[in-house]
Amino acid sequence: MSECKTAFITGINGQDGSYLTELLLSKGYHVVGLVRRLSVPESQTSRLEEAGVYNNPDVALEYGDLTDQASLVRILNKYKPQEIYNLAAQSHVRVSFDAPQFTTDTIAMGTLNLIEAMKEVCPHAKMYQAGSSEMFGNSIDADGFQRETTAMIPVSPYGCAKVFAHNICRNYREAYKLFICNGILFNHESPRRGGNFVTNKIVKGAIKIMRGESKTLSLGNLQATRDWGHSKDYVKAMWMMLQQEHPQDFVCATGVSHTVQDVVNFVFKKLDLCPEQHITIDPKYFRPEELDDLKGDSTKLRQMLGWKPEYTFESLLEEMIEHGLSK
Ligand code: NAP
Ligand code: G4F
Repeated sequence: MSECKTAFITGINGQDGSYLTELLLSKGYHVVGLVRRLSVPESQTSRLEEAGVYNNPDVALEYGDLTDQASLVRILNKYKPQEIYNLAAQSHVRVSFDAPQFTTDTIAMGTLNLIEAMKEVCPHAKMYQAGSSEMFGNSIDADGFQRETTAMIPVSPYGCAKVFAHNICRNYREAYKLFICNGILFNHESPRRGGNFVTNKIVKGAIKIMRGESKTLSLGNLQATRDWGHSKDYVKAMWMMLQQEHPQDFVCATGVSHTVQDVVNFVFKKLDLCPEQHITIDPKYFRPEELDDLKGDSTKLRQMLGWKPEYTFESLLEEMIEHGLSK
């Protein structure tokens, strides 16, 4: 009988952390998660509660922080995990312009803290690093796609910090033979997406208008395009990357892109609302430097690991709307 594996997830109470926990539990893993101390303790576990995994006996939560290496060493020593998923981050691009140092400390130095701890405590573990399409910036291949070989020219403090994390993981993989896979994931959403990311902001805002609780929804750039998938599909890719024999980097994306305006139109139409009557543009949601077009080519992931998304842009938004209406 094979022994039960232990996985350590930083950012366990984030959108992806909660779906990944569900996936790993369904595969028989014991899951250890890093949580930060928050003054409202209910918020520390809100998504795990929503996922119904908070009181699961196979889930253990440990206080700590990516910027506190002692906490990482303590946890790795205590559990000696076979797999590590580094999902923790200040993950909001617009906010990274307001809090660049905290964003960089967590993403760049935090990742270095974690892989140094891994090197010393459990060098044979396998690790997933949560990289982002923001690392490419506006650098796009001639065919309009971004892929593993596309140059990385980030246009936000968040993107710059993720590039450091990506490179230091690659460097430690080569230098110390650590098993680390960099995922380069394009936008992925779900009913558990933070309400200040554009998809869930639009869904929640439109439902409020439909219910007569507000009249307008203020947004920023409606022309930017993104390649939006579902978090549930993307956490499967994370797990698949760690089941290979040799570590590599992979883009994960649907390959289909839409504008923010398309999201508005789809959601408002579903709720029988007219966008022109309710959408206002507020410059405070514009970014000092914007990423205009994102569309990923995940051929490598699909061909080598057999990954393919189950959700489409439409079924993703339908699920988010349905969930919003049930609240
Ligand atoms: P999320 O919902 O914002 O979750 C991030 C998690 O990180 C939260 O649980 C947060 O804890 C935790 N965290 C933040 N700073 C921390 C620190 N210093 N120490 C420990 N934990 C910390 O993000 P997500 O959408 O699940 O994304 C997961 C990862 O994938 C992130 O690294 C993100 O940058 C990356 N990514 C996401 C996307 C996407 O479209 N979702 C695409 C590409 C890459 P609190 O709850 O305490 O704040
Ligand atoms: O939903 P967003 O804030 O996501 P963004 O900036 O693309 O970042 C997300 O995806 C990245 C992967 O590409 C992740 F790495 C990152 O952690 C995060 O999960 O914004 C999407 C687009 C942008 O072009 C933004 O300018 O929507 C535009 N937008 C227009 N109005 C808005 C708004 N974005 C937000 N958050 N709020 C608005 O009112």
